[in-house]
Amino acid sequence: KPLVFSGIQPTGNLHLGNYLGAIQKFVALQDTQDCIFCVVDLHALTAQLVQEDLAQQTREIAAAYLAAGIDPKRHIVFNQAAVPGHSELAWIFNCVARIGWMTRMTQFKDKAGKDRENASLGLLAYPSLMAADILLYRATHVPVGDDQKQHLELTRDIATKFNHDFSARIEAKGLGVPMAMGDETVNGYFPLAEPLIEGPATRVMSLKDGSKKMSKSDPSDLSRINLTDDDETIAKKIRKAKTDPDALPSEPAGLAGRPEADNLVGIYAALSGRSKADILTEFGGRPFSEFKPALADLAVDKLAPIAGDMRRVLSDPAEIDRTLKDGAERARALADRTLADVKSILGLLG
Ligand code: AQP
Repeated sequence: KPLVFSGIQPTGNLHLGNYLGAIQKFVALQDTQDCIFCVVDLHALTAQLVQEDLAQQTREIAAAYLAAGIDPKRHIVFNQAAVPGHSELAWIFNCVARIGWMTRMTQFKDKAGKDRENASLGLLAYPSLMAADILLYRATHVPVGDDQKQHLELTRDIATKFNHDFSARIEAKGLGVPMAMGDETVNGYFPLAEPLIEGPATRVMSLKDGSKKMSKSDPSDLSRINLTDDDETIAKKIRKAKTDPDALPSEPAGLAGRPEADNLVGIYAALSGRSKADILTEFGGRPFSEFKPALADLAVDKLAPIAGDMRRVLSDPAEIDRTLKDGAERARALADRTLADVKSILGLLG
């Protein structure tokens, strides 16, 4: 049965990239799919162990989910640390995954930088915890931004190796289903989760540099639109966004080699639910001095209600905590079943 899982780290500055690459898609999927949306607080420790206010940041991501329209009654909204199964399964996956798989990850290379010996072991093992997040619920679909594609491939590698190595036991215990893996058919326990990376804004770029991803950790606040920015700030950031001097092209092919223009058109398309081609039919031939104010109006229209709702939700932290606790209880019930199966497959008592 299809099941959607995704998560966001509570590391501050939730931005337009997180919204278009992830949250907006969560909201769309909840109408047709069963969904689990997690605030992945354990992942936040890989970036920095001592966090300014992790609990508050966690509530902020939960508030963004709720303000964007995710229904926590119909779906599960919770924080990762409240369900111990994530860490337990991650440990088992640490023993399934190979070190070489982890050191090849672009995100590890970028975030560890040159001084790899001093990066936390958690940063290296991050994809193993991410695989556990998804597979603990045997989720089949994962809406994420383009930057997470490689981690999703690794999740599939972990599931494949587990299914392959334990195929006989999985079959003997009646726990799996036949799955085609390469040329073979094995009895698989874990599904091979599919990333859902579609649409015109799977990789929103910095407003200051079209070659860099819009990111929470960019030191320049002008590089991103935060979900909590007020109307004037959103308009100012779009006004100051880097562009080239030419007018907009009339079709998407004309965006090649123009990363800043491509980015702004992609943002407009994603916010309006239209294609880039459609946007360029409307704005082709017009200068950025006309396009930017239209984009600012659209961004304010879409984001201001979410910011307002986030403030309202955040004014009652006890209610957020109750929502997260209720979600965690429902998540734990599902997680416990998977862990019991996995322990039985491995031969772990208890
Ligand atoms: N620029 C982006 N465009 C589209 N999607 C994006 N996502 C992040 N940045 C963009 C997607 O948002 C979801 C949550 O991201 P995360 O918080 O789990 O981790 P991240 O990718 O590390 O986020 P940041 O903002 O880029 O943080 P830093 O600065 O720490 O690297 C994911 O689905 C992600 O793809």
